[in-house]
Amino acid sequence: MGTRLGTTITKKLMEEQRQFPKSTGDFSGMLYELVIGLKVIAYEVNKAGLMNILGHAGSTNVQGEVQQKLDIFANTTLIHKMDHTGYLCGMASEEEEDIIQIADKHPQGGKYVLLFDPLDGSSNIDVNVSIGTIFAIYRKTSNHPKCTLEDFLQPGKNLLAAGYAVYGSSTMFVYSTGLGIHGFTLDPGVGEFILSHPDMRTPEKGKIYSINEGNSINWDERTKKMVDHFKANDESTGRPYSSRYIGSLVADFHRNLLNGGIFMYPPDKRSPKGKLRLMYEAIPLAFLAEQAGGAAIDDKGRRILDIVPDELHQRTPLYIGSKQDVETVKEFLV
Ligand code: P6P
Repeated sequence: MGTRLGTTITKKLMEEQRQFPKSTGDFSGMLYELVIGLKVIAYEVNKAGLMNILGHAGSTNVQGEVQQKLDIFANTTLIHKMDHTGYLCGMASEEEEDIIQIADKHPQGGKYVLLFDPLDGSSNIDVNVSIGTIFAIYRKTSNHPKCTLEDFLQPGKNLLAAGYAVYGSSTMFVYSTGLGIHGFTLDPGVGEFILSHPDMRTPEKGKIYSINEGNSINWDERTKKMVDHFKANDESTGRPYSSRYIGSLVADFHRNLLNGGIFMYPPDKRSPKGKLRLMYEAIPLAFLAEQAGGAAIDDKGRRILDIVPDELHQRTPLYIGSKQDVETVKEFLV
């Protein structure tokens, strides 16, 4: 008798879909198409060392950042995978200046918009450090036949779903449609993501702080005091915390989600609005953090999911992780 495969993503999506009796199945179908795209990226990432696909592509993206070959591959893979599904009216990518209209190919257009960072942490590709793909999905809100920027610039509290793939020692897919957050591990032998972390909860308080201490010369006093707080010796509050920083957002976020802790990317003299992107990094991860019982705020103490975006590629300071640790950080900010 064959071994039991466990719960696949399809099964989990169907279980969730059954909670919405009027569901057409489009949403589940769209998520499943996206998962196939992530499997293709995982395959390339995991064999990159064996192929001439490592290293710089010799180009820069709209952010002026040097593009790695895998960046371009991941971006192209997701665009080509998702632009013919009929589910989407448009997409936005960290690697693309403007929104990608899809209505032209499908006159009826789709009901949803997809935003993604196709390969976050790509500067770590050549040194075999975990990297990831982050995505966010909203319902189209405009009445135009084509989608507009207005459909994308929605606050995170409007999200229908968000998630990430982390390409590490194993490939994991973590997502939420607002019904809790679930983690799946890729079984490379079968090519299926299998439910390995159902109903994830992040510890109320952690023992890890994550920040790039190399930027400390540029920090403001608030940041210096908050970091010193986590480094101080006080057994009654579990301090000092351990410092863990990979420099790959998805990997740092995933570790802290599981083990607890606080990830901080503050504003500083060099990056007055922080470095991370609101739409396709901070908002999807904030959605996931809250679904796991955590929290996420900016340097004004605002809930990330309440921020109304102004621009597609706008940056935001980000403090995200265990709820108590975010509350502690907030005391230094406001
Ligand atoms: P720094 C990777 O380039 C990235 O966008 C995130 O994945 C990561 O958290 C951050 O930048 C690291 O930035 O300034 O610490 O190298």
